[in-house]
Amino acid sequence: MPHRISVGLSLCAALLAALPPRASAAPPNANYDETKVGAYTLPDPLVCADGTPVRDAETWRAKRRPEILELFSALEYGRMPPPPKQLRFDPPRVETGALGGTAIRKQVRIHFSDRADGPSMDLLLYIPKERTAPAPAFLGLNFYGNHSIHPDPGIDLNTNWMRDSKEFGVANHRASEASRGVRASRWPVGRILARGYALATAYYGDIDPDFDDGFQNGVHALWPTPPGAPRPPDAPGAITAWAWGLSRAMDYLQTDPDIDPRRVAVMGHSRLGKTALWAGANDARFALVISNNSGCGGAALHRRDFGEQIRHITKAFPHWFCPAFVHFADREHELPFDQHMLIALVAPRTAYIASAEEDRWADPKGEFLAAKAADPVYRLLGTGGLPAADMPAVNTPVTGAISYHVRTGKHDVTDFDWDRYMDCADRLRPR
Ligand code: GTR
Repeated sequence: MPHRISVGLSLCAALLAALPPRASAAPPNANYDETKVGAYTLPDPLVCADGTPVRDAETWRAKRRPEILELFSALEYGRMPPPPKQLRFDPPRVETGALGGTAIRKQVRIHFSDRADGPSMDLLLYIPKERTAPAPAFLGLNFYGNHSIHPDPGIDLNTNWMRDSKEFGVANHRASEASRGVRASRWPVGRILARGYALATAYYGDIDPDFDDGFQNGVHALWPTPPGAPRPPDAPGAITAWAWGLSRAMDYLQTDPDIDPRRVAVMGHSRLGKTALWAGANDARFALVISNNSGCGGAALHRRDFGEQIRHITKAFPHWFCPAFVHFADREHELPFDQHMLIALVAPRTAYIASAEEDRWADPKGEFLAAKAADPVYRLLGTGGLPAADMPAVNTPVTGAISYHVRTGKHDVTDFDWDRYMDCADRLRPR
């Protein structure tokens, strides 16, 4: 069935109608036994929905790539809304002697509508002071506010809804002075600046607070469902909202004379790694797309029954995806795509997939195999893909147009990860 269905709005309805009713409500425990993963066949990224093989770059670009983007939009993440007509940036607030005089700090409010009380996002930038040209940049969303990434007292304290955390000084869903720098280990600002990169980051909750509120808050308010109408199966979930926000940050970066917009890497961890991949699939302005421990709904193959599965993720986080996606819980084999095709949507731009050895919930091997299965698309496009036949040993990066590493340790972002991402970005040349 999956290969020969027509793509378009009818696809979603036809595919969903063909699925038998769900059998059980309670998600069984996750499988961690490699011998019980089971056999599976991945959909071929280089065969069109009508069965036509993709033999040249033009067929990929004009026919197969749009088909695949449509499948992910219709069935997993929801449709990416266009940029807002009223997008505007407040004048950046600039400190030219930040971090002991090593950096320029900018804070820019990005408004998503023409209403002063409408949704907006605060972008924080650190730009290396010593440089002779606009800086290449890493762009990533953060989980606990811009003030959490560095103890710099000049960073505005975020005042939006935030998940409570005693450890991070967040109570009654608001950050406090005690929240400053609590996530600094994941954002090695000094290291990034020292290698000549700028860092741009924003709090993901500015775009869409991460709880299931019926899609009223954040930027979802800009994309309302008509009153009384059910939410369409392809309505954008939170991952689409966050990815949309990353593209709006990129809209700003293109206007900043201190940034080289041809060398912007989008990077994200975990749910924000899923988001970085989806942002990179939709927005070709990102030259490098980095998935750090993104797991289920990110780089990991759905068809490998190891760690988190669709039944788990759609139960715990129904708001991350479009309404159609839940229908594939325990029916991974009926998806007309798998996550290797998400990575393929980044081609021929550079993709970096990173796993952590102890992060079994995210299925490191499934992340590697997805990267590997995207390789034929890169090869067709002439960039070379992932130069590894087998999963590499820990802490041994494989470097190519698709790069991959699995490091020792747990679900996290470490200096090892960042150093590898910067090694990869060093190889990017302006197009
Ligand atoms: C987990 C979820 C993962 C991952 C993670 C995170 O609970 O099951 O898919 O996204 O959250 O984002 O921290």
